[in-house]
This record gives sequence, structure tokens and C-alpha cells, in this order.
Amino acid sequence: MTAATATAGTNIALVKYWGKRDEALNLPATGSLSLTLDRMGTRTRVAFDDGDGSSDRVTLDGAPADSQVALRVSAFLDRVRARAGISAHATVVTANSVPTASGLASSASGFAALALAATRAAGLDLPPAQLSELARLGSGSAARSIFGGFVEMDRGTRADGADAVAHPLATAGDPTWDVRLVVAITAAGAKALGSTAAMKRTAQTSPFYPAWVAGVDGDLVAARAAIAGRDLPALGAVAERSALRMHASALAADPAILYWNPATVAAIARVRALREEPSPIAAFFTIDAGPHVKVLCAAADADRVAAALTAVPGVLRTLVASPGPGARLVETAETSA
Ligand code: 2P0
Repeated sequence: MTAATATAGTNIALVKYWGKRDEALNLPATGSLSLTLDRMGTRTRVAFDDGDGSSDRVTLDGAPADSQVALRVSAFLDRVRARAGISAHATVVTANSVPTASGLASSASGFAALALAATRAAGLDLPPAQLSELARLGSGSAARSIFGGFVEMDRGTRADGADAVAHPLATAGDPTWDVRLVVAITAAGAKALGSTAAMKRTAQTSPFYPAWVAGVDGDLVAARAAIAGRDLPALGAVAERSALRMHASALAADPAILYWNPATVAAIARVRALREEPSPIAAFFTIDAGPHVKVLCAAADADRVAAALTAVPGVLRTLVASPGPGARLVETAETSA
């Protein structure tokens, strides 16, 4: 019996994923494009040691996982067991490098680390594209965290989802384009409405959803070109409009989905003002399914951006993240179980 431990970094989408073409297989309605980070990640150990005898045993941040999390992990492990031809329950020990309830821990790093650890523990050695496809079944954004640096997720057209996988872009991890993502934390605690439910409500009820979907391909073209040309203002412009259009589509859902708080808006205003200062800073915001503001800038400007955001009323703290690697196996061990 083998136990395997893997780590994965979270990723922040610059062209957002918001909506599915198939819920059962977690197939996205559009492609997306992200940056994998060196912080806010997950470390997960999996052993198919028969768990507690009758089910998988899942520990999250040092305590037994709640039933919703445990069910989602077990459903994912069922796919791995089916693929490997094994039936044993597992013991899963997983920890996020930021507290799970902070609203910063992500299913992206969680399912990317779980996909790698579980497959290796089950004796499978999947190529990265297949690992990405598997991680997507746990959470759409997890497909991107298999890879480091700038990553594109393909929408795919196949019904079975074999082509809805992520791939690294050419400049992933390129030291000649040293960017940072400054995260401004604007609230304590977990978000109000999870992404999965929010996407579904947006797709079903927002009159702006079709317009959102129709605009993503153009944003992907622009983002790819900006990354290839190392053009930070161009990439930042795409990131801001993608985030605002995603949130606009959610705002128009019924009931409305509003993730922002006053500090979110104040941080947006501060970022826009930084670009207009006497010595302007090229800084660009994005916002996910929560109230925090994430700001893309050059490494040389990260301290100034962080200081400016820390001073915004309602911003609790900031942290600076760098581009990080993809999911990595950190340990395998033979166990006696
Ligand atoms: C993204 N988000 O592209 C978008 C932007 C949040 C806002 O992917 O239902 O947790 O598990 O596939 O991956 C969050 O959605 O949703 C997300 P599921 P997931 O990063």
C-alpha cells in the first residue's frame, strides 16, 4: 500500500470561468485563463488504507471534514478507485496554507492536490493533461492548478470532456516577466454563496449571462496576446473587464448575487487612482466569488501597491503572491496497511 502527498497552489483567473455547459462533468461554458500562485495552496496526503473501515476518513486543517466536504472528496475518490480498479476506502489528510474559512482557500488547489495524491496512492501515473481532466471533475478551476504560471483552460467541445483540460502557456514561470498578485483581504470568514450555486443561478436567471459567455473568447484572444508580448497594461485591461463582466452577470441574477462590500469598491477605486498618480503604477484588479481584491502588478511595484491597499478603509490585511509551480508530488511512502 502506498501513501502519496502532493501540494498545489491556488490560481487566480484573469479571464474568468463562470458557468457550465455540463454540470455532471463540470464542463465549462467558456475557456478561462489564470495565474497559479506560490501561496494560498493545499497539501494533501492520501492512503488507500481502508479509511475508518466503512467510509473514507477526511481530515481538513486538523479536524474531521464536515459532511459536505467529505462527500465531495469521496465522490472524487470513487472516480480514482474506478480508474485504478481498487475498492479500499482512503484516509485523506489535507491542509490549506491559509485557513479554509478565510475565503481565500480554494477548491482549485484542493482538488489539484487531491487529484495528484490520490492517483499516485492508487498506483496510477497520469500525464498532466489527464490529471487536469480529472481535477476538473472535482472543481472546474482545479484543472488549471495542475500547471504553474500562466495557464489556459480550454472549453472543449466533446460531450465526454476529454478536451476540457488546461495547458500551460508558453511563458509560464518565465523569470523575464516577473509579476505579482497583491491580495487585499476585505472581510473575515467564508463567502456567502459558493461558486457552483452562484454560477448555476447566473446561467438560469441572469439576462446578461448570454452576453457574458459571448465575450469570453475575445478576452482569451487578447489575454494570450498580452502574455505573449509581456504587455502588463493590456493583460490588466482584460482582467478588469473580465472580472467586472462576470460580476455584472451575477448582479443581474434573480435573486441578485453581490459579493462586494464597501472595502471592495474602495480598493477598486484605489487601484484606478494608482494608475493616475504623478508617478503612475501599472496595477490592475480582479475579483472572484468573494469580496477580496487581487491586484496584478510588476514585482518592482508590489510593495507600493500593498502599502496603498493596506491603507484603504476596510482592508484587513494584504499579502503578496508570486507565480508558482503546478501540482507537485512531495512524498510517496510504502505503508503497512
Ligand atoms: C475562476 N471562479 O475562473 C472563477 C471566477 C470564481 C470566480 O472558478 O463549480 O470553485 O467547482 O467548478 O471552480 C470558482 O469556481 O467551481 C471559480 P466549480 P469553482 O476562478
